[in-house]
Amino acid sequence: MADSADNEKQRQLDANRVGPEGAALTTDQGIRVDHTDDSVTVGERGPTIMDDFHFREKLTHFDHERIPERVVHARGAGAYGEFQVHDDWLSEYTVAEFLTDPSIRTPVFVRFSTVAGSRGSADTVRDVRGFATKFYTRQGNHDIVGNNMPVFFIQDAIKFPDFVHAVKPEPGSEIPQAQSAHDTLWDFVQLQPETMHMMMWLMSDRAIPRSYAMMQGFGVHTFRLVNAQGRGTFVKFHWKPKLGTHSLVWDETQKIAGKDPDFNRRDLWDSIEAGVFPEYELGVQLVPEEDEHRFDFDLLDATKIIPEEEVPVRPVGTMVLNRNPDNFFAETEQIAFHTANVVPGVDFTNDPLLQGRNFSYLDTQLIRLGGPNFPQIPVNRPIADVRNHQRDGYHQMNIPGARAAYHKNTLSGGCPAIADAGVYRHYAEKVDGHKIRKRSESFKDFYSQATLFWNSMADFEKDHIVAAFRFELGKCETMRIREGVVEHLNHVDHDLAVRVATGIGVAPPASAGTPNHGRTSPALSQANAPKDSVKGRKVAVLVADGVDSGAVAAVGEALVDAGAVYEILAAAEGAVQSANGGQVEITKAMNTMASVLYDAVLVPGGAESVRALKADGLAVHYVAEAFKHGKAIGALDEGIELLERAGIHGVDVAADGVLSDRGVVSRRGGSGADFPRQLIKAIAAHRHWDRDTDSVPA
Ligand code: HDE
Repeated sequence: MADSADNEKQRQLDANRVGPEGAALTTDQGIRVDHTDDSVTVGERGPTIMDDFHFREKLTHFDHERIPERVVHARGAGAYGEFQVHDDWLSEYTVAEFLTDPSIRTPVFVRFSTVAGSRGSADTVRDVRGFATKFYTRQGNHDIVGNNMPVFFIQDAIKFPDFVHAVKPEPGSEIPQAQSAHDTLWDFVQLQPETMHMMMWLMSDRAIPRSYAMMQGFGVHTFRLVNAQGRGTFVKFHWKPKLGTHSLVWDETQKIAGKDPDFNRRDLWDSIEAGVFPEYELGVQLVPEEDEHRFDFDLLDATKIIPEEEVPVRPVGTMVLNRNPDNFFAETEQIAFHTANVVPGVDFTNDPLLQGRNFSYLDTQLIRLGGPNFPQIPVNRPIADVRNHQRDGYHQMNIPGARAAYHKNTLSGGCPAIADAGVYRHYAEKVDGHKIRKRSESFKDFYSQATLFWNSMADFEKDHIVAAFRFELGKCETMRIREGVVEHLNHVDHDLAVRVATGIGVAPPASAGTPNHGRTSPALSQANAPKDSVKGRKVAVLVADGVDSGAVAAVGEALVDAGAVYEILAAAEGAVQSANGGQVEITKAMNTMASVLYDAVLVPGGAESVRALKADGLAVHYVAEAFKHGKAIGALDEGIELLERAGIHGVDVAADGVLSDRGVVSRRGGSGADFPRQLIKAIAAHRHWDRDTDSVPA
């Protein structure tokens, strides 16, 4: 029973899988082809002839390979997995089976994405990340089309085209690609202060996640759960990553964009291949309907969170992503999400952003996937039975057998019949009012939650936010736009506004625009994220001839046991001689990788090895850069000298025994047992912000 849904989706996909194994090359009509490298011509040097149907078909298909990329979220990566609830406690609130029956393992497909860049843009740009989940439930497909930030830029969907046009490349030059740092976005922002809360998130480390497995997800809108008695309860959906929420640093992301533009996509793919499956906990915040007006913001306003300290996030179930797609286009590109894909037991609210989305997603799939039959594409097809009178259209894949394509009918025996159980019934909300085009007064507080976010940040997070604003606004050519944004920031927090202004040539405001309310929500800071795992972390081990191979093996084994991956880097691929006369296999040449692609660096001992590394500018830079980015660094014996050569300052290294100082773990006398333990702890801490670095803005 528990496996059946899982296998059902798998079986369905398998039925559509076409492999080349053992089969002969054919045309699309199944005609075997004896030659596909030359077209048919008249004589060896003559013109190509129309008879060559193989040539024409091959070229025609190729000419039509591209479909429109998504208008937003074009760049993405996806994976299959499953979701299972822990128990049935939510059945008091909803009839959705996949949220209440712990015996069901619901197959899922998740697509992560950036928003602004085109399909080929880099992964590590400053942007919101999409986190869209399709649950193939037995009651039909249910989608949570969320982001990694819990709020949005605008309050009403009618502003979406304006916002997207502002953030996308400018119309004349199509510059910049996948960057918010340009005049049109900030012009929009300064004229639309409802963006301020989201801009705080976008300027924070949340916009540059280390990994999709280390990123939260949010349904953003307030939805509604509906139980067997028809009672509604407001709900916000949250995904919490098991590995905690962790980010890269800005300097690092820009370098990664060149060194490995597929950084996040590759990390997802490699982790799943290695069996280190990304896991997330689904949680809900529930608000009884009678409490709708108890907050100092409107639950229908998607620029607001419900602070977790006010309404706790209650755990519901776990999602594990455990299988990579077979074909990017067929699956990750063709998957079609829709906020209005809901199963019985989940309904909408009148959030005007959500209402607009409920129109937009179906509409956009029609143009992107070329017609109304896209739900028949394997990745979109429900495992639940699909029967209705919809007919014809582009790319009809089914062969409907019935004579009657209408309801009611007698000619097809009245089928399909209307079920009397398990049906979707819209929540019978009472609505009454005049038709008006007007923003609700209850949506008009633009600053207090932006302030809450700022107040909740650790000092290093505040430094990063200030640096991000300075970078972005520093790229704006129009001074008036910079000034306009600073004016809004002065309503968020005076100190923030002054710090940003001083970096961008704007006169700092003399006094606060709005006094800071002083409230905080500790759950918003990534400083408070779990830091107890090195699963999925990558460690670079720098070696040359003469390395202490015993230490490499001992530390490497401990890292692998803890779920991390290590790669041995040297000046060239192949192998190096170890100090004891053996050989150490090299994973990659140092010049093909960079410290920004790893979470930590280890420099083992071996006098000759370290002498060579010290003379290698790349190796010295590796360590210096890892230090600058706050990463864990391990050094053994002579390896400590490489740290000194890299000018690492402000931390102590071991005179003897193990010393762990702000992420720099060192030991003299070989690895021992405590060194790997301390190093793993330092890597699990993610980054060490308490180091003395020079990149902090005033
Ligand atoms: Fe989307 N959004 N969106 N969005 N969105 C799309 O649908 C739209 C919004 C989100 O991996 C489009 O299939 C409107 C909020 C994700 O395939 C489109 C509004 C949130 C994805 C669309 C919003 C999202 C999309 C483009 C304003 C977070 C990628 C291609 C109100 C809760 C899904 C497509 C994937 C994609 C419309 C705002 C998340 C045009 C009108 C808020 C994760 O339909």
